Order: sequence, then structure tokens, then C-alpha cells
Amino acid sequence: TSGLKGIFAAKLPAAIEEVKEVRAKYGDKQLGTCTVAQAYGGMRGVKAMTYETSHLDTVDGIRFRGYTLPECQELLPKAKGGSEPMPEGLFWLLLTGEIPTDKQIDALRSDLAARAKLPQTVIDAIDALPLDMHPMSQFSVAILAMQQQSVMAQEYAMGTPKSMFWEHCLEDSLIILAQLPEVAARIYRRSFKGGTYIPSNAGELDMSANFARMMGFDDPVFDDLMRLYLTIHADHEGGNVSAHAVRLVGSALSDPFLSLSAGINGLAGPLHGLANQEVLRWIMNLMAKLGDKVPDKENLTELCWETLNSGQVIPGYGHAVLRKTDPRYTCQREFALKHLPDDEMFKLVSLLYEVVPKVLSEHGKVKNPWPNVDAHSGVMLRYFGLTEELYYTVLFGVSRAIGPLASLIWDRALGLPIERPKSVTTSWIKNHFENE
Ligand code: NMX
Ligand code: MLT
Repeated sequence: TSGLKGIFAAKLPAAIEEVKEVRAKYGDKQLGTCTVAQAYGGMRGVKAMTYETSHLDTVDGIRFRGYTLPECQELLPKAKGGSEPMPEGLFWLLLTGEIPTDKQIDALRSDLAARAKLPQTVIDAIDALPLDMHPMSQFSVAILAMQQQSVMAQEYAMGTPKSMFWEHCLEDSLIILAQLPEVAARIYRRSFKGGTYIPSNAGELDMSANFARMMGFDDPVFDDLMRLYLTIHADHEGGNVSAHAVRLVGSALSDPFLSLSAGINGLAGPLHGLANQEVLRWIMNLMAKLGDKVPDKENLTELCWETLNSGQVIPGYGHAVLRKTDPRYTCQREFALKHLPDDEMFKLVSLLYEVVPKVLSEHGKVKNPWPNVDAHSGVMLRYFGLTEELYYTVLFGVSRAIGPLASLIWDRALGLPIERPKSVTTSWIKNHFENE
């Protein structure tokens, strides 16, 4: 009962009761409105869903179960010799609302290690993919190939009762979290390291260090960067494309493998997770254009305008909800100040922080001129030798499994129904409002 499943199960009756009470008491209250402009405008600002694992404040940024990022950095368990939180601990927190003890995390890690062995069919499926297929496409296909292991799909086929869906959803989620690092590392090694593989050591190492080792990195500071990276990208409330896709697909009782693969496909878009790849490319391009010139505010301002005037976005800046600097940017900046303060590219990223918000504000279109999480991650990965930017969004994806899967388990536990909002046509809108 002190294990993850036991603690979650113990919380369920009260949580189910609470939702029942809230629905009974406030069921007919208005949560948000949806104007015609919002219906055409990506439903921005429409409050139309619940999501328990995290909440995004427009100014303060993300809170995981009420905890800010610095609080998570302080409170979540650390690996031996590490100083950043372990993402396994964040999964525990997101699922149960409790900060786990070191002992609980050791138990969870053993549980994950026991599920970590990749089926040969998954390895074969990855090996069959073209080597030059984008790593995100490989990742999505690989997660689908993992689906044969789905306990939820097998149990559903045998007529399992609805009250047990969450247990199977949890089983599948644990399999996914256990195997995803190796799947991702295989994709890295086959795409960029000639298909030489480094075996998993999930029994001995925490998820991030093991992942780093399988990719081919053995610097303990890089292990810590991975811990930080996998923690901060894990969840960003329910409306972002990847989390919402996982929830939407899961609402059809598609199992967590099918749901996560859908979320990963959304994450692969340049306005969402792929922005981290785009940021590095954009920065490299800036550097090439600068040539021998030392970057300063003036020449960077000019280059930013060049990007905007060519009709492109400045990647890594702007956000649909945030209206200030993303705290995920800030904590990466602090990591960089500690570990790579003299890195030239980091200095350029810092200078861009002084330039881009001014340019975007002057441009006058964006609602938020400040940097988001993606403006910073690539420069640090590159510093430690992970230079292949095509791969960066896969790292985001390994992390993004954590939050939306924890949330999906809650969806099944609370018995949420299939998602099916109503759509209308443009002529419906015209007819409907014509005589108002
Ligand atoms: N550079 C140039 N134009 C921008 C930018 C930017 N960084 N951000 C927003 N705009 C434009 C946007 O394209 C829109 O133009 P138009 O009216 O011509 O369609 C206008 O400003 C208003 O957009 P907003 O309401 O400010 O932003 P929205 O909520 O629609 O989109 C993003 C949010 C994040 C998609 C947008 O800011 C963006 O495209 N940023 C660059 C890509 C990026 O960094 N994405 C990563 C987000 C974080 N993540 O990991 O998912
Ligand atoms: C995310 O982490 O999902 C992004 O910041 C995008 C979002 O929240 O809409």
C-alpha cells in the first residue's frame, strides 16, 4: 500500500467523491464562454476542460500539483551524486499529489526496471524504419509498435469493467515510462551513431542517467541536465497540443500507447515541441550570417527583423497562455550560468533575451514577446555534445509522456466520457446570429 498503485488507489474514493460533489454543486455554473472569434481562433482562453496534474498561470508559469519549478527542484528526490530532481519522482507527484520519499522512488525505479526490457518486435519495428526518417516520426511509430504489450487493450477485449480501466491504464503507463528511454536512445544511436547500441542499465541507474548512458554520454553534469530537462518538460496543463491529443484519443478508450503516439505527433509540430529544433537551427543561421562580426544588440536586432520580414516566426518566443518569461527558460538559464557561463552560444542566447522581446513588441502582433522553454534547451544540449538538433524534440517527448499519462490515468479513474465537443459551420454562424 505504500507503493505507487496503493497510494493512488487509496486517494481514489475521496477524489471521485469530490468530483461528484463539485459536479452536483457547480454543475450548472458557467466555466468559460466561447465567442465566434475564439471558435475560429484555436479556442484560445476557452475554459472547457479539467486537468488535475498541473496548472499554468499566465505570469508565474507552471505548477506541478501546486508546486513551482524551484520548489520541485528543491523537494523532489535526487539521485545519488545529483542535484536536480528525478523525473520518476515527478511522475509520482503528478499522479498522487504527494512528494515521494527516497524509499518510494527506489521501489518505483525497481518496478520500472522490471518492465524495461524491450520486446524484440519493437526493436525490429524500429530497425525497419528508414535511417533518415525524422527521429520524431521514428519515435511515434516505435510507440505504436510497443502497443502489442497493452494490458488495457487486452483486458478491454476480455470485457473488463469500467471501474478497472485506470489500473490497466497505469500498467500500460508504467511499461511506457520504463521502455521509452531505451526506445529513444535506440533512435538516437541508429540515426546518428551508426547503429552501435549501449545496453540499458535500468536496474542500477535512475531514468535520466540510464538514458544519458544509452545515448552515449557519461558526464555526471549531463546526467543532471537530463534530470532537469525531463522534469521541466513533463507537463503544461491540459490544453497544449500534446497533452490534449493524449487526452482526446484516450477518451475513446484508446490505450495509453495509442494515445501517447498521438500526443507525440502533435509535439512534432514546429509551433509546439519541434520549436526546440527550430531554435537551434535559427541560432546557427544567425551565427553563419554574423560571420566574423561579434554579435551585439544592433546586428541581432537587424537579423530578428530579417526573420520577421520574411514571414517566419522567431522560434522559442511567444506563448498561447504565458505572458511573461517561461520559468522553464529561467531554470535552464540558471543551470547554464552555473555550468557553462562562458559558452559563446549561451552568451548569444542571453543577448537574444535582451533583443527579441523588444523586437517582437515593436512588431506589434504577438501577445507574449518573452521566451518559452524551447529558446534555451538546445544550447545546453549542444554544449555537452548532443549536437543533432533533429533529435531534440524526442527528448521533449520522453519527458512529455510523464504528465499526460499521469493525467490519463486520472481520466480513466474518474470515468471521464468520450470527448466530443459540438462544431458548427460558418453558414450556421451566419444564420444563427443574422437576426440578433
Ligand atoms: N515570432 C513571430 N510572430 C509570432 C511569434 C513569434 N515568436 N509568436 C506569435 N507570433 C504571431 C503569430 O504567428 C500571430 O500572427 P498572425 O496574426 O499573423 O497569425 C500573432 O503573432 C499572434 O499570435 P499570439 O496570439 O501571440 O500567439 P499564439 O497563441 O497564436 O501562438 C505560439 C503561440 C507559441 C504558437 C507562437 O507564439 C509561436 O509561433 N512561437 C514561435 C514557435 C514556438 O516557440 N513554439 C513553441 C511553444 C512552446 N512549446 O514548446 O510548445
Ligand atoms: C508546452 O509545454 O506544452 C508548451 O509550452 C505549449 C503550451 O503550453 O501550449
